Amino acid sequence: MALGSNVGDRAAHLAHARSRLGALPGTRLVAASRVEETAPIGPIAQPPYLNQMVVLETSLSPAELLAYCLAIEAERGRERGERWGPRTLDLDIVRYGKRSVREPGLTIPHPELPNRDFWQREIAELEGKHV
Ligand code: A4P
Ligand code: MG
Repeated sequence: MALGSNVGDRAAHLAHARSRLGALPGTRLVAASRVEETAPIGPIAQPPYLNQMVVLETSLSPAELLAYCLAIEAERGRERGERWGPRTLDLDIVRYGKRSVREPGLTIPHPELPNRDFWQREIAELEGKHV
């Protein structure tokens, strides 16, 4: 899962996400990459992000996990405005094991994975840590 924040206390939003994700039913936080500051991607001028990748082990389905993610984002006051706009907390399911998911509202692997060098860097760091 990718964590991102560029509004408010960014480090606190990421910390909240890590602790809530690790406490979901049937779920364990296995590893976390370093937190890195990244220049904003996309068409909208906005502040820099803190980004981090985490590995979860979970018995939740992808759709269940996504529903929890939306709830955790809401706890941090996330307001949905423009696509790719600024946000207190963004939780993206980047990969889910080897599975591919293509449902309305859920695409896994995340379609932006090939375009985000920081995600690829963070995944490489995690693969070095625990696989
Ligand atoms: N959705 C579909 N697939 C997924 C998935 N694999 N994981 C749906 C999570 N959600 C998924 O998301 C819209 C809907 O996408 C969700 O309700 C879910 O049903 P959203 O978070 O409301 O919209 P968004 O985030 O603006 O769009 P999107 O396409 O998710 O954008 P991203 O990829 O999240 O990009 N720059 C830097 N440096 N770092 C960032 O982290 N992030 C973004 C947002 C833009 N620029 C950034 C960063
Ligand atoms: Mg998103």
